[in-house]
Amino acid sequence: MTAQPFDRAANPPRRPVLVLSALTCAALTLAATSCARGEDEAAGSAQSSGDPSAQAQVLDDAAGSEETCTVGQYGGEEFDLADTTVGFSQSEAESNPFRITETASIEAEAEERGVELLTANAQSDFAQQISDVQGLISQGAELLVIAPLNSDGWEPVLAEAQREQIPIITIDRQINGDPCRDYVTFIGSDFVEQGRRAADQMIEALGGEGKVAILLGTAGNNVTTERTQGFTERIAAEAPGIEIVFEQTGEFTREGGQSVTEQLIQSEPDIDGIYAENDEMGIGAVTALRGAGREPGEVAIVTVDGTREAVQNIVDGWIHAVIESNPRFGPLAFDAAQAFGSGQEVAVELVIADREYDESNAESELSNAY
Ligand code: GYE
Repeated sequence: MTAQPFDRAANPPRRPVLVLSALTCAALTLAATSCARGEDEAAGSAQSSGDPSAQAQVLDDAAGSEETCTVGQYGGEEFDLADTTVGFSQSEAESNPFRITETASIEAEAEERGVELLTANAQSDFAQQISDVQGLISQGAELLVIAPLNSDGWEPVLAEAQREQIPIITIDRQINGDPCRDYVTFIGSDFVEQGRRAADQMIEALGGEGKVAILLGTAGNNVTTERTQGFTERIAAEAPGIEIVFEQTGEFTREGGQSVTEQLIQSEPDIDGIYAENDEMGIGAVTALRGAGREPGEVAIVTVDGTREAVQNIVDGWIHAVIESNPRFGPLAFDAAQAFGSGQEVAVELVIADREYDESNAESELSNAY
């Protein structure tokens, strides 16, 4: 079966078509907890994924596709989430704050709702992740929340889940398959838009001219492809004076970002800008530049994620801007699961809202970073 990419042009984010967001405070039985938390929202800034105001904010700001899925269409029976064992499969090691915050958000939400949660972490090994998910199923998971490492290669798990009528919700990266057949909903950022926002920051930093390098994420997932696409298309359209002279993967790790930047400084010593497709690689790039005796701001660095350390690097002058990739998926994932279980329509793609940090707000918004 071929993948059905979500048509972002036809479904621009931030429209209130999200079945969850639109109905949460009106009609759904799950309204009580979510709406109570929504009212608390003004109470202060979100320090961590477990902060109720952060969770409520996520629900209020999300948007969804028009295409929806019900438990009847998916093939299965209604269920009560409170009595359902949920399996969560994390893809990468929890050394990256994105992963720490994502797992904490899922765990906090399960706890708040009294839902039994089984967890596994594949430590960036895709074969391990497939067997992790199979293990979660054999331990009794009746619904799966998967943060997939790769987008392809899920057939064995999809077939088994389909046979056993186990709904799958994927978060942060996409599983290539058919929505409402292979999985219920994909919850993630608009990654093309993140790339465009990063390009806008780079264009501004360089005054529209210069040589730029891209530290790519890992291959084999939609996040890397879409962050690259949004960035390169926007640069080509808006800044003909900017040349992309170097593209290499830093594998979404700090060490990778550092070693690729060390090579970059050798091959392109007069590089003007670095677009790092996540904060960990961007922080690695800062270490490499520092080691080569460069000064803060000499090379304009733009990154994606919104970790506390990256935003602190804006304050310190090393990073020009950070586009957030919001990992607080717990509220959306569990609201989607609950709505689905009670027979409601759930959007097959839910887009989480992302902040942006630069020198104008890095200091005042540091507490929102994770
Ligand atoms: O940006 C990065 C992680 O898939 C959105 O994966 C996620 C990305 C995130 O390695 O830090």
